[in-house]
Amino acid sequence: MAIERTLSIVKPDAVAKNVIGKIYQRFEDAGLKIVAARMVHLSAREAGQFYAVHKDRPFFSELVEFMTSGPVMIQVLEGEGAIAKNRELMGATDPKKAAPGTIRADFADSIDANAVHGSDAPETAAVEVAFFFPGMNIYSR
Ligand code: RTP
Ligand code: MG
Repeated sequence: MAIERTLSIVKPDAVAKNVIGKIYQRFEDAGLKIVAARMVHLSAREAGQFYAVHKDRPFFSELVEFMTSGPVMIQVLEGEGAIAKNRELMGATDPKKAAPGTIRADFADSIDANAVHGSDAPETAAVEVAFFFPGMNIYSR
């Protein structure tokens, strides 16, 4: 399988719970490397742009409100099949449906406050990495 990069976000609920390190440990234990990272308090404009694909969905305003409710930790993960691997580690969007042992099963409270974001395909991963790390050198290792 190819080495990929994917965009991951530890959302405001998980940052507030002080579990960034526990979540990072799961990435590393699964063989994913953190090759870029920054903590950001998103503006409504940035959150809306980032989740623009959902702008006509009924939950869009709640999503933007939640994503701007506190700082988030944003990282690029690199590794074999990183996009699917990260989605597997995250678990289903709704923590009630997330498989035991996944990040959302263990750390998420609700479908809104669901601890993490992960790119869902190679195309979105490329766009999302460029959105948060524009023109930056990211070092493979
Ligand atoms: P994410 O983009 O954050 O990684 O989450 P995802 O792929 O698992 O889910 P997605 O369909 O992309 O939805 C983005 C975020 O919107 C919220 N959502 N609420 N109330 C609802 O039915 C609903 N559906 C989605 C979730 O917080 C989800 O993470
Ligand atoms: Mg998504």
